[in-house]
Amino acid sequence: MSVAANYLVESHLVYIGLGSNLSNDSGNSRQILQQAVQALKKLSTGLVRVSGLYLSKPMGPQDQPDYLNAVAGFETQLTAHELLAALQQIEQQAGRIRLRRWGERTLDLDILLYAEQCIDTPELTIPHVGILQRNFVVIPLLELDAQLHIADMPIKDCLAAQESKGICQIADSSWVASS
Ligand code: ROI
Repeated sequence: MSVAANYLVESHLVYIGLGSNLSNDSGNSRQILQQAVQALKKLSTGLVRVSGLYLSKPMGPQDQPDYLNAVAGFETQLTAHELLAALQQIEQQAGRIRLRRWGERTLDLDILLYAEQCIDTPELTIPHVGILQRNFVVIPLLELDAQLHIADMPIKDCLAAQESKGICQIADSSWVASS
């Protein structure tokens, strides 16, 4: 794309949920999430802001390891569907393993919010369907922007509607730089 054309492409603020509870050949869940954030930087037109790192009890079958979770926010010129494809590629590169439905996984990258848009296609639902039930998403999102609204609801009210059990912050946002 020429420089002139580049100026004409709108950027959108997006929030991505990151989760992992399995290691891969190149490291543990923390390292996998660190590498994923490095890969997200390539999709961004500016700074990638990252929440602290959270340890959370699994939602779904309980006989799986606890998860590490975080949220990243950045501006991108990709459309929502292009972004989805790029995230799936990053998951594949991390050697994504998903052993069963709602079971353990090496790397999960979910588009939580794409600007103010609501998208409902067979491949993509935005805001992400599970946000309101997932404190491991709402708590790090709130950390990045306490003024956010999700489906017209202030994020602080989303949190109030949830239990904050089973989740604790284990590192502040410097966990990314410490790779
Ligand atoms: N549970 C937690 N705690 N964190 C996750 O990221 C996560 N991701 C999932 C399911 C299996 C629903 N459970 C999770 O996809």
